[in-house]
Amino acid sequence: MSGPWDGLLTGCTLATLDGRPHGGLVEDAALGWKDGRITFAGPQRELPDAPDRLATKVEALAGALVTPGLVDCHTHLVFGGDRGAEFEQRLEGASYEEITRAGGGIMSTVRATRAADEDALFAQSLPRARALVADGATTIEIKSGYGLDLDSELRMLRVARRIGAELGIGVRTTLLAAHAVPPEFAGRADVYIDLVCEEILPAAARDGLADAVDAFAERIAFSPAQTRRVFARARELGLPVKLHADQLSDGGGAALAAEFGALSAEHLEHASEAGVRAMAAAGTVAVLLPGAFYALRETKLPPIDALRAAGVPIAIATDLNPGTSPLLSLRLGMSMASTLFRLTPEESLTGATANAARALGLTDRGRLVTGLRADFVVWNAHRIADLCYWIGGALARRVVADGQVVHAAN
Ligand code: DI6
Ligand code: FE
Repeated sequence: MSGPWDGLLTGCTLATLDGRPHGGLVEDAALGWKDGRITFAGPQRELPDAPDRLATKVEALAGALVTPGLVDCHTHLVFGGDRGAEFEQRLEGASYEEITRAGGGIMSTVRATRAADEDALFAQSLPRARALVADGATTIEIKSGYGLDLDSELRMLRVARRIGAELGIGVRTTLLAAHAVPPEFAGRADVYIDLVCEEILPAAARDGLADAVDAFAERIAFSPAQTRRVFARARELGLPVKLHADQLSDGGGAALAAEFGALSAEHLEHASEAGVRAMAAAGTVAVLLPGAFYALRETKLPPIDALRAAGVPIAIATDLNPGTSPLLSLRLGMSMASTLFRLTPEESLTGATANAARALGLTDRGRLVTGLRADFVVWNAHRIADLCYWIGGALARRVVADGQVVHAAN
């Protein structure tokens, strides 16, 4: 690469997540970038020249922590309406499953999402994505799944793509048409799955709107047989799969995801040991969603020790959605993962960066390594643990995606 670098940070504490111990932590470090790519990440004394000669812009950071940009690998942040009233019902004792069976839950969001045109959906969803970016996210996965018909599902995915362009961040879209059975197909889930496989999936693939395909395998949603049909079709269309698995009950979801070589299996509170072993063999990432665990006041912990023992990579995401996880900060999700799931701060950070990128099939981000995307966060913090220790507040001083500042605290 010729010419000076676009920027160089010096005097920082880098959490590179490059595979070395302690989060690949480097003190007295420097980070350089040019044209959206990292040109240097390592000890400052190893810089090839004096900082001023290397980059057009040099900034000394006095020890501030710099991490890869956070990757939120599981969100449902595009939706219409809101579910605050349901939250109150749950406080009064109703369970999520009861509300769902009574026609609330996902279906109430489906009605509001179908009624919203593309601009309204975009206007309502953008601030949620902005909130994630303001606390460090530079890549966000966004699922459909509140449209449940061809037009509405594609509209959600188009809005997701627009959000990425508007904010200058990475957005990965996931088609989750198999999220719930829409009312017009009540009692005919198999016929709805026909529509998903024959029309919605091929259209999303044709229009380049889906980077992956997901399904909600659960007793209140789709059976393993129905999930298999969706996955088989995704495979035919060349799209990777991921699965909402074993969240409310053990339905063998982890093993099913592994059987299809899924990028990830998500939630997993009720996953069995056999399911975990199958995931390890398939290289499927476990995406844990502490926001949903917290909001639903779950008590059954995901099988963390089994995942660790089997060597399954663990990712952390917000699951940002109006029903079970109205969580607007992945950094707070890391804090919850440490406090509720007992992940070490380093595991939480790896889970929100390197392993989250892997859960999206992305190899160009999630670590601070020369040649990867210049996606990083300068924190008002000095240690990795600080990111999990502080509950709420705003810790991100500057958020950079693709070499461009996408958020700066003043
Ligand atoms: N699992 C979840 O946590 C969300 N979807 C899913 O399959 C919940 C979605 C909602 O309640 O709106
Ligand atoms: Fe979800």
